[in-house]
Amino acid sequence: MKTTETHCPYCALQCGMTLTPGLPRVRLEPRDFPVNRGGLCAKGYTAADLLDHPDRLLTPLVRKEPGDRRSPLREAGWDEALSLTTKAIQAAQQSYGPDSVGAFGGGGLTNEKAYALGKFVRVALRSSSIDYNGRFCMSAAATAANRSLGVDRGLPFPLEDVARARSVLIVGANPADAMPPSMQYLDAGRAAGARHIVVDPRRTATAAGAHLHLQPLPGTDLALANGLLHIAIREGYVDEVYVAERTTGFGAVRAATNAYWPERVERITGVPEAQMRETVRLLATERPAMILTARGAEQHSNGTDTAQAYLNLALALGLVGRPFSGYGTITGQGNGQGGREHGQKADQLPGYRRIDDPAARAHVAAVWGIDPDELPGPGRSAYEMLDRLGTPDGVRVLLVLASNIAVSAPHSNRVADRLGDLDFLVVSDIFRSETAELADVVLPTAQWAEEEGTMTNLEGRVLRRKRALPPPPDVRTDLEVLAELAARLGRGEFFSSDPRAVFDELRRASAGGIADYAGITWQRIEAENGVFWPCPSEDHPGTPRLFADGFPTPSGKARFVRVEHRDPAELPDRQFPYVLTTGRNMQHYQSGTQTRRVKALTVALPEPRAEIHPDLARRHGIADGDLVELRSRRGAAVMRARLSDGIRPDTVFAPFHWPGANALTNPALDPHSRMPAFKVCAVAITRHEKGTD
Ligand SMILES: Nc1nc2c(c(=O)[nH]1)N[C@H]1C(S)=C(S)[C@@H](COP(=O)(O)OP(=O)(O)OC[C@H]3O[C@@H](n4cnc5c(=O)[nH]c(N)nc54)[C@H](O)[C@@H]3O)O[C@H]1N2
Ligand SMILES: Nc1nc2c(c(=O)[nH]1)N[C@H]1C(S)=C(S)[C@@H](COP(=O)(O)OP(=O)(O)OC[C@H]3O[C@@H](n4cnc5c(=O)[nH]c(N)nc54)[C@H](O)[C@@H]3O)O[C@H]1N2
Ligand code: SF4
Ligand SMILES: [Mo]
Repeated sequence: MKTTETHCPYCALQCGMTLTPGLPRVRLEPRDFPVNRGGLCAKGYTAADLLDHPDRLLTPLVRKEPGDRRSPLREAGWDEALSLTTKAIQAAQQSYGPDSVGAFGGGGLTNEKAYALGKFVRVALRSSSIDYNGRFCMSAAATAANRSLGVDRGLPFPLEDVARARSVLIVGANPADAMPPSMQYLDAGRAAGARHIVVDPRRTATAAGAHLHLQPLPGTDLALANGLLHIAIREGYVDEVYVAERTTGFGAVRAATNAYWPERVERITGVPEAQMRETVRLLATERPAMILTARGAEQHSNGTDTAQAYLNLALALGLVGRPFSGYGTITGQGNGQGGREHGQKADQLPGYRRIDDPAARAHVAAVWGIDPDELPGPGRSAYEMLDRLGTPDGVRVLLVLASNIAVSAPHSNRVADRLGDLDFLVVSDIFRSETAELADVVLPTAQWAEEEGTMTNLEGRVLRRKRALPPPPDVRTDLEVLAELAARLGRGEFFSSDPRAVFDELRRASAGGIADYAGITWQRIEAENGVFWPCPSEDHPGTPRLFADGFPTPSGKARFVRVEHRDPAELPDRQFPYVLTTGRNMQHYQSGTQTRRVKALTVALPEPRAEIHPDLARRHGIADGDLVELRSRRGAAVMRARLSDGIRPDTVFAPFHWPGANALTNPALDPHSRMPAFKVCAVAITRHEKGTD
């Protein structure tokens, strides 16, 4: 059988792998590709288990009693499922206008599908109502990078550069669990004597191997960054020449950091002054130096300003744009980077263009063959859209592609209620996810190994996802479904279901934009191990490293932005005395729709565990393995306790790969990016009396 070279379906590292269809099963093997160099994590190794999984959706599903979501889902043909969908769309739009039909997309979609979804909503539905799960993932760091550097490419350098840095500050990231093969670059740096400083309320596997571990109270990273900059200024570590030549706005930032003297920052964060001084000394003297952030720093109601505070520090030290140096945010989802470039964001058009920019509208409308005035304006951000589902001015018919919002959105009980108030819910998925279980129509979609497309990894490297085998007979790709629905809505001439044709159109739509793919071809991707955007023409080499010569801002300089510490939206009190933070376990992926169905992974980690410190456990009579109930102002969740002296005694950590954690989380939104506060809310904990087996 033919062997196909492709990439892992899960995270943004996009490890290389090969697939060889055979009887009875597809053989999956690691492949030497620049990011993974032959490594894979347990999720990658077992990804092919889902191709022929017995739970797989093989036909569309509709309700036995149409309109009654309490009646069971039954199998149906495509024509029936799409007719019901089209009728629901038309009925809502006639009664409530175009914006009453919306879509929720995902950062796991290929570039082609993300692009087609954005276009489908604007051109076929003529609606402004679209956003996606990247709002819950990358939006804070993306907003800060756009504001400060003029462009948001998660890592503005190849991953291999991390191995060459002599000091790395890693804030709220746990790549040892989230991207295990990427640790080879950190390990190589450490073996060569590099100093790594990890900032995390838990002693993670990433922190355990670092030179220094700073353990702040969740939600205080901004104060910490300003405190580090305060020390850098006092100790004369600011690169004054770089600041003068390559940046603007340092004066205001310098003045603001006066108030972040070490004793005050120690009081806010709990990080000892000596550790802060050592961190600054290492970043200033062990060069090249890097600062990396991920969701621990970013998923806060001040996430944009927090990412900015670390950008300010990187700029003041003169790191950004120098070899093997700089600031980067570690993108999460398989196509988390491409997914935020091609127009599935409420405020965006392809090429990372803004939908409120007349020149951008004119360019994209010309590629799409429509009048720019036909294009809707910006829509509501993810949570704001979900929060209004089924209300008079909200979305009444929702299409969900590649997200399991019933589990992964904050304040999930409210989101489930809102989904229940919709006139009609359509979910495209591989399995009956918790969100699919709430739908009127469920559409079975092809899996990664069954379709062609491109993905853009955490480095901004555009890759090819290749088809190794056909989808099951009655399963369609998302591109086919969108093109068919558009045809039923009378807009079929604008849509293609051929991924190559869609990619070529995407290249033209992105041309001249910030994320310019114009020069990237399928052939080049293969010949060059991926191509880094921007790549404006076929004779352009692509851009592995940004900012060597300047910044894509109007002045060509990077902007400092003054940012101030604010308390998290919810603080512990007598009723809810602890801070809950949430995140990832190595064995499971996101809402768990996929990995909870992989036997090897559920054997390794069958259920969620709330991590708590032994001191906290003792106070509440909790032993390791006991069931505990966590309660917040919004809901409750029961899970087993895992005692660990690596976590702060005032903090509880819970994974969100199962329903539960998001019943607790606070949907307080960051004013700049609309990122919810997944990483801080106030909770109470009790031993769960029923069944402490
Ligand atoms: N195994 C696995 N890997 C994944 C994923 C997955 O679901 N499972 N998802 C992928 C995706 S989409 C993403 S976005 C990435 C995310 O990758 P990461 O951001 O590395 O993962 P998280 O576990 O969300 O958060 C990282 C760390 O932040 C810490 N943290 C919590 N609160 C705070 C805080 O206030 N400040 C600081 N400094 N740290 C804090 C947590 O203890 C945690 O160890 O992972 C990707 N890789
Ligand atoms: N409490 C808490 N909540 C969080 C986070 C956190 O740290 N804490 N992290 C947030 C982050 S960073 C993220 S990225 C989100 C992720 O959360 P979700 O958006 O829920 O992510 P997934 O579980 O990957 O959902 C993808 C769904 O689409 C299906 N799918 C996969 N590929 C395709 C495809 O090509 N087409 C279609 N139609 N379906 C497909 C999968 O089976 C799965 O059901 O969760 C966020 N929620
Ligand atoms: S690290 Fe990410 S891309 Fe690599 S095998 Fe694991 S899940 Fe897949
Ligand atoms: Mo994410």
